Amino acid sequence: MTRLYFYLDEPGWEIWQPAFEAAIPGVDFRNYPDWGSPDEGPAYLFAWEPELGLVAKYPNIKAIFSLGAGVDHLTRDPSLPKDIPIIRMSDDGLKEGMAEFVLMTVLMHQRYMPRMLAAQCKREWRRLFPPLASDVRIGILGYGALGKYCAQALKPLGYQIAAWSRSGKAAEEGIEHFSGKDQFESFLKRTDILVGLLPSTPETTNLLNRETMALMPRYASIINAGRGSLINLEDLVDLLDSGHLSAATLDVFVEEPLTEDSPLWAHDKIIVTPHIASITRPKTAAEYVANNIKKIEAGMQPENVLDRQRGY
Ligand code: NDP
Ligand code: OXD
Repeated sequence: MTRLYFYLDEPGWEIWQPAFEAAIPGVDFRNYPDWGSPDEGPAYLFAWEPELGLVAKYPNIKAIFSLGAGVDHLTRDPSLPKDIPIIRMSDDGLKEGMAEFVLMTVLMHQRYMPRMLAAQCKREWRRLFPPLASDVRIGILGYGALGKYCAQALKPLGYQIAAWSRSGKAAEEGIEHFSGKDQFESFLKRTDILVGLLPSTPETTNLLNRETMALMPRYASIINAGRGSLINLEDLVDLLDSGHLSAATLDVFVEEPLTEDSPLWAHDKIIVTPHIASITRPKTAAEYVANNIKKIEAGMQPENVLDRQRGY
């Protein structure tokens, strides 16, 4: 029998329980705080942002499944045992959802929707004439599971697509690859709409700041669906106010929820969404966890294990 602890920092148990019961027949699926005693035997944990110190109190946890692709909601806990494998979410639902969000927001930026919405608020009949997709250069920051999926979804629309990652990638039709610090500048200089899909690590923190964002062409815009730590928001607002950048869609923030008094809410060149670019869907996520538990039980390596050295 598989014992699976569940921790979600918001309601939702009712929709997760049937999904896991269908994916893992006979699963002993326990919602926090009813996990019982650690002495009952080995368990897996499926969680989003567990209370600090909680995991360390359960030495019977064999592996942690992150409810999201990111892991910062787990690794923020200094007492998290260093030897427990953390498996990052990468189910089909997450990829499809992100591709939908990226398609929607890229099209919005290309078609000047942030400017149209700002004009509508002022009851202005403002006719703007956007470029065609084939004249627009998209730059995807991060070419992992999500970046790759989004690039493939954007391709049929005819955009000029490039991606930037840490390691070099094999040549691919319709996608220009850039990698590492050396090629970051050339990547930014050729990017009209930048899509952030990077994890939060010390290397990606503040990567987009006054100097780097100024390298982007005038009227370039930014969509960030990776992690909030990527962008220095004060610098972003300055570059939007000066007219160097034309718009930003921000889905993720260092502090979530974004506080009510944040000036970002009311900025007419910024669209704020509440970390919903993609959400983990119970059915596909439960199947993903079930497959990986099978692998662990068979002594095989599960997919997408966090590399603690790299931070993702
Ligand atoms: P992956 O681990 O599959 O991909 C990460 C990508 O980032 C890789 O291409 C990696 O390069 C690149 N990368 C990491 N560090 C660097 C660096 N220092 N310099 C250059 N490139 C770097 O992650 P996913 O695609 O699954 O997810 C990406 C992130 O999206 C998650 O970590 C999470 O933070 C965020 N996310 C946000 C959601 C939302 O709703 N807003 C939903 C889901 C995820 P390389 O290929 O060389 O390893
Ligand atoms: C995330 C997610 O990691 O929602 O942000 O998957």
